[in-house]
Amino acid sequence: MTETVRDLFQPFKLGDIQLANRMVMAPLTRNRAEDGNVPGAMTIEYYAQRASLGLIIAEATQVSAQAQGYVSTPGVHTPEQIAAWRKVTDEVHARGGKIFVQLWHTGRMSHTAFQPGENAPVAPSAIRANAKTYIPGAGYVDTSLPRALETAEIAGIVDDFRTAARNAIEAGFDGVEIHGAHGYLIDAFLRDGSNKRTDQYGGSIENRARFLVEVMTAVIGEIGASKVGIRLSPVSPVNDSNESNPQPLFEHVVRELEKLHPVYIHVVEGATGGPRDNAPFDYEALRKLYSGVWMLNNGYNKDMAQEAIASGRADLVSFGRLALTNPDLVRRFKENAPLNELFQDAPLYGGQGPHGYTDYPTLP
Ligand code: 8OZ
Repeated sequence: MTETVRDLFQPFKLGDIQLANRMVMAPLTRNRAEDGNVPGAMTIEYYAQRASLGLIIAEATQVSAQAQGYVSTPGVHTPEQIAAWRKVTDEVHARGGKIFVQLWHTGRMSHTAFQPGENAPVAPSAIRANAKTYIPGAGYVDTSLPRALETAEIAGIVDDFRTAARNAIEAGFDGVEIHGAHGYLIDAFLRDGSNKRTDQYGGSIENRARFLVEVMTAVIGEIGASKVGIRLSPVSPVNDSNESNPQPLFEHVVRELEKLHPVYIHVVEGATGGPRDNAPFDYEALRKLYSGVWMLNNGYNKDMAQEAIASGRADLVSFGRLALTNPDLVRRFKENAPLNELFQDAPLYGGQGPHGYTDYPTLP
C-alpha cells in the first residue's frame, strides 16, 4: 500500500483546475471599488501580488444593485464591472494564479442609501439586523429595516445569482463562491432568528434551506459544479446572525449540497475573525456528510493548517488577515520567515492610496 502524504504546499486538483498548493486567500471586503462599483487599477495589482496562493477567492461582489449593503464594494452585474474584473483575472493568470470570486446579496445587511430608489433592503422577514454599515459623510449607521420578500420575487433573485455567475466566467474567473455565510441573504433565509416566513421558504429546516438550494442549483446549472463553491459559517454571530439549533440545520444543508456536489464547501469555524470556540458545533459530523473538497477558515496559522491538511480534517485552508498582510505568504510559510503585521495607520476598509492595500512588503 502506498502512503499518501498530505501537505499544505502540495499541488491540488480542484475540479478542472490545478492549484499550486493547498493555501487559499479568503474573500476579504476592502471597499476599494471606484465609480460604478468597478474594481480599479490598484485592485489588479493587489490580487496579482497574491497569485502564489493556490487559489484566490476575490472579495464579496454584488450580484445586482439591490444586493449591495456597503460602500464601494464591487459588483459583477454591469459591462464596466465585468471588463474591469477581466483585467484582474488576466493579471492573476499571467502570474500563474487561479481566482474565484465570491458572489453575494447582502439582504438585510444594507441601508436604504445603497438601494435603488432608496427603497428598503430585502430579507426573508421584516426584522432589522442589529448591526451597522458605513455611509460616507454619516459614519457608521444602523442597517435599515428590511421588507420581507414576496414569494414570487424570490425566483428573480435566484436569477440574479445565475446571471452574475455567467458574468464572472465571462470576466475570466476560474469559478465562483456563493456567499452562504455571515447573515447575508442566503444565511438569513437559513436561520430561524431572521426567517419567520410562513411560505415554502420558511418554517422547517427544509424550507429555510430552499433558497440556498435554488441558488446553488441555478448557478451550477449555468456554469457547472466544478466551478462553484459555497461558504458557510454555522455558528458565527457576525451581523446579528441567530439560529437556535445550528447542528441539524447545517447537516441538512450539507446533505443537500452532497447531491448538488459543488467543487468545495468552505466552512468558517467559530466566530468570524474571532474565537474559534464561541459555540459548540461538531464540524467533523458535517464533514462526514460531504464527499467533496472541504476548505476550512478562521485564525489558521501554518502549524494549524498543516495539522488540518495532514490529518485530513481539511483539503484546503483559507487565510484572511495573513494573506492580506503577506502577499508572499506561501514563501514565508515554506521558509518559516517572519510575517508582516497589520499596518496600524492604514484602514482595513476603504482608503485612497496604496498604503495598506498594495504596499505590504514581500521578502527580498
Ligand atoms: C467585513 C466588512 C464588510 C463585509 C463578510 C463580506 O463578512 C463580508 C464583510 C466583512 O463576509
